[in-house]
Amino acid sequence: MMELLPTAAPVRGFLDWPVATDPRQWTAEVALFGIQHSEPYARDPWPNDQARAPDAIRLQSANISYGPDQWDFDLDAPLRELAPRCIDLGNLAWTGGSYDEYSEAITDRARHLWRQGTQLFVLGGDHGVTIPMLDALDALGETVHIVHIDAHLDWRSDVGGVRRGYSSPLRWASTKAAVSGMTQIGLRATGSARRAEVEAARAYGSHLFPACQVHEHGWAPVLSTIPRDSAVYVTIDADGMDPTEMPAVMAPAPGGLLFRDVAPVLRRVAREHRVVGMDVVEVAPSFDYANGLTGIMAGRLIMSVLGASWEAGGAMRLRHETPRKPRD
Ligand SMILES: [Mn+2]
Repeated sequence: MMELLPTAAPVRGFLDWPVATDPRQWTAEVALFGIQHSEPYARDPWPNDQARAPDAIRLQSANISYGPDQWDFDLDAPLRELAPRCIDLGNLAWTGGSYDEYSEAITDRARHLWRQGTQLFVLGGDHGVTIPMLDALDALGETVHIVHIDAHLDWRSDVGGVRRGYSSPLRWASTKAAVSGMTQIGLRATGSARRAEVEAARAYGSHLFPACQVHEHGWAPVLSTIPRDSAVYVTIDADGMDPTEMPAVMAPAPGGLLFRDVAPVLRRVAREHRVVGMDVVEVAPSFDYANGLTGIMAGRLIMSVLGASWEAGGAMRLRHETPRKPRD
């Protein structure tokens, strides 16, 4: 095995899971880590506010769940009865060197974990942190459908020459052989996308669901776009949710998706598909006022997928089933 770099200790284990920063200890069925940085745009501050989110969310652990043995009504069981051993792998911070090296070190770790059948949860960072995860999907040996919740399309091929920034993760996904398709949900207001990006996404075959369309027609058309038997990677930009529920974002847009709708849908996706990984990105802790609602929501979204996927056999299906051949 190639030499994997250790991670930085988090302020607290997510939900007080055991912390393991040494790659030799990374043997759990479920692992979570924080990715603090993506490739920065020249105009943006680095490190940005979202880089603080992994630890800010972990600090809400006691408000996300009182503990793995407490009855969790969202899961209809205590988490410990559903999920196997979970560990927190700490933070992957960019502390120097080239961005290429940092990004490759993230991808190497994710590939290593996916090869051993670990289900991965990621706390961002801005949405550019999804890109090194997408680069690691080839380790799974099967294609993956991307389920993307976001107010924005994120299909820029570059912004000012920067290709791995937060405006580009879904465009990046469209270039990966390991990605079989994508469903983008919650689109509204304006972002970095222009006509060219919308047309490129449509030409690729991305299933685009503006938030108003979901509110009007419900979730059945959305769910019908996820191929049966396909593995799934979920990426949630916090601004895809309604800003009354996840207010701490850089680009709040009214009319977003609500937890009461999204959580049951995610649980259904996690029961019916192998969710190999999930990230929650773009939480901006400086705007997470008094009760830390945005961080709590981030944690609850993760727990919804974690609980439901393991209730259904979860990532163990990933490990014990023969990987399917990629589609032609
Ligand atoms: Mn985004």
